[in-house]
Amino acid sequence: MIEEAAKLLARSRFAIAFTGAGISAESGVPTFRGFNGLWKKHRPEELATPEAFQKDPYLVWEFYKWRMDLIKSAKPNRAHYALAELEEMGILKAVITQNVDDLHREAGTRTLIELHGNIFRVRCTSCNYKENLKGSGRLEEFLAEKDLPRCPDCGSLLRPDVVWFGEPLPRRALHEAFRLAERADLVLVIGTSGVVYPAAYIPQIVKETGGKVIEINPDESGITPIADVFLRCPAGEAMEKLMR
Ligand code: BJW
Ligand code: ZN
Repeated sequence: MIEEAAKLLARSRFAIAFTGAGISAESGVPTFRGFNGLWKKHRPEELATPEAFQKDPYLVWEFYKWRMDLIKSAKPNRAHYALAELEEMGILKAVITQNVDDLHREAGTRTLIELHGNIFRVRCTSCNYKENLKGSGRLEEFLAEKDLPRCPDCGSLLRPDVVWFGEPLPRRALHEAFRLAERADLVLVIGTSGVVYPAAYIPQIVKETGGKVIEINPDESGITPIADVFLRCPAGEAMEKLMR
């Protein structure tokens, strides 16, 4: 199986990666559908909605600050580094991620498309104000603040700059991701349940336009039925073997 995947990768002229929460699991970041009950008995799918934020912004902010705090000390793992290395080698053209954790960037991936935003960015619910809390060095101060975060320009509530259920994905990122998927002759699908749309169309587009699909996941997913090669193991292990 690994040999088959390595062969496809070596032959590829335009490979892309499509990643989900599972690639960061070995960095200690909980996956979505894997952390039921891990945070105050709320399911993440209930909290990652505009309705939840409208109803109880304290609760939703508490959830996001808890995750920001957890993710800020997480480090990229072998799988993130392997993808950056494949890009460096000229094999991989882009990483399209559903993750908000910044770990691909930290591992050195340059062409990175973040479909669901970034947990370290906040934006105003009324005006165009945006801030990258890592970049501005205000993350610790932000996490320590007990009141709801307010926009310095207009005083409205700030929210995490991530995409919640029912919200449109960033237009340019989605457009670019679809364009890459049409061009790609191979997609490495790593650590996603493949059930959240429109992101889950990406491997389907690669397949429909004649490309190959390699999936890495310890469990079957929504993508497995279209995978040409299914490596049923954790991302770190699979990527390490693939890089040999
Ligand atoms: C490992 C591992 C290891 C574990 N190694 N692997 C078409 C059909 C049906 C529904 C829809 C549709 N189109 C739209 C919808 C509705 C909805 C949707 O998809 N719903 C379905 C769930 C039913 N989609 C939306 O609402 C999207 N918006 C939209 O469509 O807007 C339309 C619109 C247009 C114009 C105007 C207005 C509206 C938005 C979706 C936003 C998703 N947001 C979240 C939260 C982000 C912020 C945050 O982080 O809090 O994104 S939800 C969550 O799911 C997060 C993830 O990015 C996303 C995907 O999850 P992922 O990454 O796959 O994680 P898991 O946990 O599901 O899976 C982990 C996998 O890893 C598992 O398979 C494990 O086995 C594996 N694993 N250890 C490798 N070591
Ligand atoms: Zn504002």
